[in-house]
Amino acid sequence: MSNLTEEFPSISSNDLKQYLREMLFIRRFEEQCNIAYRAGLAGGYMHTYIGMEALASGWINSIRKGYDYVITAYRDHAHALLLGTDAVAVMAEIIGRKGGTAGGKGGSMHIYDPENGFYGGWGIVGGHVPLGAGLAYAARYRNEDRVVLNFMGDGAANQGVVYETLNMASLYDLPCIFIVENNEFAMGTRLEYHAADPELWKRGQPYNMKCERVDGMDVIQMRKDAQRIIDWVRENQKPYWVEVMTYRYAGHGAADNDRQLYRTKEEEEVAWARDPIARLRKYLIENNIMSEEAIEAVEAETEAEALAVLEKAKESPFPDTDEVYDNIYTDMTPEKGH
Ligand SMILES: Cc1ncc(C[n+]2csc(CCOP(=O)(O)OP(=O)(O)O)c2C)c(N)n1
Ligand SMILES: [Mg+2]
Repeated sequence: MSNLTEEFPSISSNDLKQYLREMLFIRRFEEQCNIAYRAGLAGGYMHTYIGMEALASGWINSIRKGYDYVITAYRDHAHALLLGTDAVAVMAEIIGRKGGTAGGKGGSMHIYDPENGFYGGWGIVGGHVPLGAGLAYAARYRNEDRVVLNFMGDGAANQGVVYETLNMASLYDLPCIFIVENNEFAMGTRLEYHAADPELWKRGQPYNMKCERVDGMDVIQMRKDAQRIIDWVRENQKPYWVEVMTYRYAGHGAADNDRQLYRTKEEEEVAWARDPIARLRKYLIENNIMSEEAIEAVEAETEAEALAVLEKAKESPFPDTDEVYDNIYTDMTPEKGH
């Protein structure tokens, strides 16, 4: 792959440098989230994206940011950061502050930023998948050429509502890409124990949908596959089902201390050999795109940035108690314009 620019002209060396910076920032950001959580600063649940950075990076760097729509489950910090949501607002949301994307009342699982094309951040496993199809329906209805990245986990791929959605998405020719982030686990349950057929890539087939499995641990390959699929969906106005292979290095959530109850240390070590950040780092050095020193500088910068983000987020106050019911109920009376 040394002639990447010739082979795939839309990825420049500068793009690769940007992907490294973004992936490093996401990892350091997630580490700060864990620190904040363990210091008692964040309530509720929190799930990090450590190990999965190349997946969202490859997809989100292949869309028209701010125009195309993105929706995902509760493991949602990286998607927002990649779309350009202010990192301090994401962190402030995680630690329940007023400056957060949902005013501090949603928390980690409910990052939301429609101005940047991000429609959340949802906690019910599989529950947002029909909402993503709804976004695609809206785009098609308005004759816009937006595509939707509808991310879900491997566990979510067992939910019944996903299959009702696939049927309708195919029937209505919706420009919706169903992306299964197969990180091998649904909480502490390994894929083979929760999926009757672990070949998840096939699951769009009964709905006359194009389906495939791709590698989510190599950001360059992910970026190429994502671009090809997104272009196809935009052009053909039809849905697509993609299983993306990745791995969750962290426990399921910050409350899961991952004490080897469902996987071994050896397995984790083998998985770390596939670390998408180390892989890109090696590629950049071997292809003389960045020196070791230049990469170390980016590592130090992103670490300092992530620390500063948490400190800045802490300056934001807690929401006022009299706001507790704001943005929860909508007044549906006709005179209010509904
Ligand atoms: C409908 C529903 N059932 C159960 C849960 C509890 N739960 C939260 S996360 C999770 C596992 C989901 O795994 P997966 O879809 O693979 O996503 P990942 O956490 O690996 O990103 C479960 C069962 C839930 N939130 N919603
Ligand atoms: Mg999973």
